[in-house]
Amino acid sequence: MDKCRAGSVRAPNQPARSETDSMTETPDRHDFALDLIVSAGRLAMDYFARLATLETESKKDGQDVVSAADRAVEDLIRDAIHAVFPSDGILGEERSHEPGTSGWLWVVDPIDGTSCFLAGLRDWCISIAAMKDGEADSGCILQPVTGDLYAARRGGGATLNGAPILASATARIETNLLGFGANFRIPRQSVIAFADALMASGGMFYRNGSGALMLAYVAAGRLCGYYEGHINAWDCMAGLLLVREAGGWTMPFPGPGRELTEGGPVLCGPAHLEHDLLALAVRAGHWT
Ligand code: LIP
Repeated sequence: MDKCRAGSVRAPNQPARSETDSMTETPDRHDFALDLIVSAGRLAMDYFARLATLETESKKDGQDVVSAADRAVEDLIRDAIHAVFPSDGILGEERSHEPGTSGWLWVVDPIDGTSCFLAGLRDWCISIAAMKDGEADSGCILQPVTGDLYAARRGGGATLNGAPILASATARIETNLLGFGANFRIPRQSVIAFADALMASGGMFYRNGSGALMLAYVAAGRLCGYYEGHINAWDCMAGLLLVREAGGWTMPFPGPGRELTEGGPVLCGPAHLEHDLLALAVRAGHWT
């Protein structure tokens, strides 16, 4: 197999390789993504080093922001995918949805935790997932500031910097931290209700502004679960695959009757906490 190797991601201006080229096989999408996310991380760090010069703008509200870095990193990722997998679809946070014709869909967040990125904080990452016929097949999350690279291939387990990771087998809601995503896409009362139900159960929430990173922490056994009342596919598809491949449980996303492009609620955690997590969400009035 003519696989991509580290640093061999084709530059956007290189001629596209036909997927039906008899001389070479189609590159492995997971290996390609691992190379690509490292290149994207370098570009993001270039922008991170010059935040004062970065143009930013608000999207839906003052907490929902985008910068030239988000767009440039997504463009690098899109160009590389177009060059090697021209028939694949792409769903990214900052550019328009391209459905594709190959059955493969790349789901990309160029900078997840944008608010943290713009504040000069470390809790931001790049998230790339490849879905085949609606199922996540490959996922990788890179935190460029630390160099931590989380990766999972469907049926192949989950890793952190190449070493296997597993969701916690012993965590309990009343003794561990639960990842909690909060945003203005859902009513404030529902955020307050979940935090109240969690604390009434003896639990405590942890929010760092990056849903993708918090999902990776669940897969690595650091958090006892993750909940957010609404999250977008580009924030969570790679992370949910990581959690499942690390032996965790994930509620179906985006949920019944929803399109991937709409997003939806996310709830996941170690397999032994499925019942407790669902009970918590019901107690908060988020599910009946
Ligand atoms: C973020 C998500 C997080 C959510 C934030 C924000 P972004 O994504 O990862 O889960 O709570 O409001 O949407 O906008 O930084 O890419």
